[in-house]
Amino acid sequence: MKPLLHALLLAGFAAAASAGTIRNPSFEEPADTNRADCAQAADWETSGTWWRRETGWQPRHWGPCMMAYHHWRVTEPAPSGFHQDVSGIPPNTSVRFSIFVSSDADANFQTLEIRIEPQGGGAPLAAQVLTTKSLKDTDWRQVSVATITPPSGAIRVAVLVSPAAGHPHRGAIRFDDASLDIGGNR
Ligand SMILES: [Ca+2]
Repeated sequence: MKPLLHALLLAGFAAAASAGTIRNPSFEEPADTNRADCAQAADWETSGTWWRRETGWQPRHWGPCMMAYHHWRVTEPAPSGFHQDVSGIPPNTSVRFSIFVSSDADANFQTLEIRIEPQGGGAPLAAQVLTTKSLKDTDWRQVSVATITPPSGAIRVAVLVSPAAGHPHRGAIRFDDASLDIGGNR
């Protein structure tokens, strides 16, 4: 095979492999590849305060790394979150965003939202809202939300936590192993 054709084919396969998939889904990759303990995860954006990629926390779900919300350190009432834009999904197709969550038993945040938004952010296309009461143990559980992709085939997967309205703020929430199921049953 001619080298140029081979290179084009490889590039095509790479694009097909990355289309419609969440990058760094288990938070194992640091944003700074020279620092394995980098608190920022590659490919994920955060908003608000006190999001950290943790490399040594327990309980683990898969691998040593996870995304964590340090709720006990939060002093502002504003919600905080993390998200990633995903492109290349067929339009008008069912899509389900899932992620594993583990909350400290004494965590007293108000709500945790799992969202699918338009790419770039905005009013959610779908959201599931969980309260402290529904997550009050340290077991990992998978939470998910589903919708139909817009004509652009581009979405944002997002997690948003609203901290306790008053003080003290207690506990932490851990996240791991995000996934996107395309074309399955809603
Ligand atoms: Ca992980």
